[in-house]
Amino acid sequence: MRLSRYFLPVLKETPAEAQIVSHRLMLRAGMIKQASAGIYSWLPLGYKVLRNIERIVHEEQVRAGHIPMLMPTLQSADLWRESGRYDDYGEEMLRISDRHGRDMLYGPTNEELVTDIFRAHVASYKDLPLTLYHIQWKFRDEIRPRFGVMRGREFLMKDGYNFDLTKDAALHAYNRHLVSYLRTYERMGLQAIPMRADSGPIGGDYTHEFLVLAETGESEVFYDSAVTDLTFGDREIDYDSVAQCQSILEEFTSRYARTDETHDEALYAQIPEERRRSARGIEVGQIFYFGTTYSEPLGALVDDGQGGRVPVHMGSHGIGVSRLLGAIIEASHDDKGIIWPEGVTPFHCGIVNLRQGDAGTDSACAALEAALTARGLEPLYDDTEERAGAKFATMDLIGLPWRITVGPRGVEKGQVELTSRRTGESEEMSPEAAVARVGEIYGV
Ligand code: P5A
Repeated sequence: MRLSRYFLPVLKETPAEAQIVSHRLMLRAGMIKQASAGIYSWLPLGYKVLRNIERIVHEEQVRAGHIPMLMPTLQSADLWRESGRYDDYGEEMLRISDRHGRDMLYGPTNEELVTDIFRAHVASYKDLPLTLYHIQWKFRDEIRPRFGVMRGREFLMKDGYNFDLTKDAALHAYNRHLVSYLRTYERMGLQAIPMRADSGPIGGDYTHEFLVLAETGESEVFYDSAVTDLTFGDREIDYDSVAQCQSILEEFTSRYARTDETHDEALYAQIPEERRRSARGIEVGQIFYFGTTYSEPLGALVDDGQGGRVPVHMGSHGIGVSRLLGAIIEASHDDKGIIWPEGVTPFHCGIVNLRQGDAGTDSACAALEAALTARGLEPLYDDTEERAGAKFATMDLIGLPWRITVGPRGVEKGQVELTSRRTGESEEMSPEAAVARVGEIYGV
């Protein structure tokens, strides 16, 4: 992509309304624009990162054996009356009536809708286990939308729902989700710690939230610092293995880690003092087991193979897809701007032409762009007439992990400069070597 043809409305000034760094940087880097309180348009650069996060979420869900689908944003109030949640959900639910006076709502979550699909089409234990998921916009009329995409009113969520014959089978689905989430967040360059939490309006009594530690996080958390030493890494997982998923859950949840809602001072006091931590965190996901809370009132029953018909055991599992952009930036930035982890970066690398209009640098940049593209990479080539300092500032602000700088002196020597956004270190090399190096970094 050539910057001269792209739409990247970067802001020079720091927007006054943004209180935290991720919100400021998303506005300054031209990623989002507020449409109304807690509702954002996703400008091209922000949209690209959002799509990358979605892709990782999809890949990891499919790897875990979960099945993608798509449910609508608008739902009928009648289904929510059946579960009893229509009145309970309160003012966070946006209620709408259509031209016929039918009560509708903009879905804040989909337990009812997915259970309705299940009860219409599944009648036998032979069709279980089943986990359906989608990535879809949600609306919650938050009393205090703030921090940009972090606490929006309209936000993108991955929500998955498991259906199982027994509690044990549903707990395996819970564990499977926990494992797949650990992998998912790590691919985005994040450490998200599972912590015992409160289930709120979703229900059930077994739930973990995934928290990214950050000073600007909205949740207060208490944990044993040993949990921060755990990494998932490149493990081979058999998602059908009950024992393997269970042992990973134990590894990641046996140490004390809780949000303030479930914090227990007596248990906390048992952690060796030097390992006790209280901090703030950003909730980037939550998993729930709630048994038959929805299947019973909605009549989602299956033949159990022994002559009976029983309500299925369910859980639901959410990832805050749009919130993750904010969380990643909170965890990865410096005073010049964003530093994208390679897994989610909107462009693989930037190309900066130090003397636009010079035949030598122009053709060297065009050749680099073509070679990177041929290798399956997507560069952003700053071919504008801006001066070098401004070009570097924009590249630093938008956070591409790698930058290739092309100047007249280098071109004469057959050299370009490859710079890491994270370390600031630069290395001179031939254009071919730079393309090969960037290709290796991204595994292409
Ligand atoms: C699980 C999936 C649920 O709604 N039902 C379906 C369950 N869980 S949850 O914890 O309430 O939400 C899942 C994740 O969505 C993100 N999230 C938000 N992101 C941005 N703005 C909001 N207002 C918002 N509310 C929730 C969080 O990451 C949460 O973990």
